[in-house]
Amino acid sequence: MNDGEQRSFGPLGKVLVIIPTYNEAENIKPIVRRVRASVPEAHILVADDNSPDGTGKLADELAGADEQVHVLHRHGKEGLGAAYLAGFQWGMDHDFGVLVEMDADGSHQPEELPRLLTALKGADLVLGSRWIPGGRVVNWPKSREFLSRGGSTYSRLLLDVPIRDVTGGYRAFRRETLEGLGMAEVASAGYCFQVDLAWRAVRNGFHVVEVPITFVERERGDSKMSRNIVVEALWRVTVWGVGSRAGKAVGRKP
Ligand SMILES: Nc1nc2c(ncn2[C@@H]2O[C@H](COP(=O)(O)OP(=O)(O)OP(=O)(O)O)[C@@H](O)[C@H]2O)c(=O)[nH]1
Ligand SMILES: [Mg+2]
Repeated sequence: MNDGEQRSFGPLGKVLVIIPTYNEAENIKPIVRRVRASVPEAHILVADDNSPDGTGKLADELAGADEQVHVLHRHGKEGLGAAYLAGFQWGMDHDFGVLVEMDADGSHQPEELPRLLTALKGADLVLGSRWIPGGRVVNWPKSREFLSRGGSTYSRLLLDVPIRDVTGGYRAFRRETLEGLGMAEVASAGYCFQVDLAWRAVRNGFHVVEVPITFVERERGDSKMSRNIVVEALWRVTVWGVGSRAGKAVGRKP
């Protein structure tokens, strides 16, 4: 991609990259630096759930030195979904036209963000995808890949969403898309938050595009992935899928 392409995101409106954090002290500085280098015009919002390891304080230092870095301090750990909803609201209140989801641990490479933003020029929602041609994961055990691919396939078939990587969390939304998703009703916390938003986007007729990404397993800090998050996702997707099929059978909209 040439420089001209990289610098022409203006028509999309101001870009906000939301980075939710819980105990990411080792990762926060490198990820903020990489985002700033990759898309210099983008702003960053760190949504920190009062991390005991001081991530919030480090984010404040970054914000103090750079007016394009902002911090949303939340009271305590409430899950990724809640942090994103608060971040989206903050971004819309501050007139951003594009809201990006990105993990703090380096799994979502900021260097790939220009490609997501370029794709957003012709879409309402862009999903970074590990499971389309060109997409891949680096340093994942086979068991993790099996879980992720299986979760996506299960959700795709049950919910009837034509998306290969429906649990991924590297995404770019136009603000109008978020406004049209009925976010007040989103209650999911973990991976199913991502499935929930993608499914809502498809149901509401938005144009959703997947672009291939290289997902790199975290090198520093601890995972917040837990059995509960996986169980919540499986359970909710099953309830949604069965409910929507039953609704269709009696002619109701899901
Ligand atoms: N604010 C906030 N951020 C969270 C919470 N849980 C996870 N995160 C952040 O969400 C992002 C994704 O969490 P990860 O622990 O990397 O989850 P994962 O990518 O599924 O797991 P790994 O592959 O092991 O890294 C990271 O930036 C976390 O710091 C939470 O409860 N609140
Ligand atoms: Mg991670």
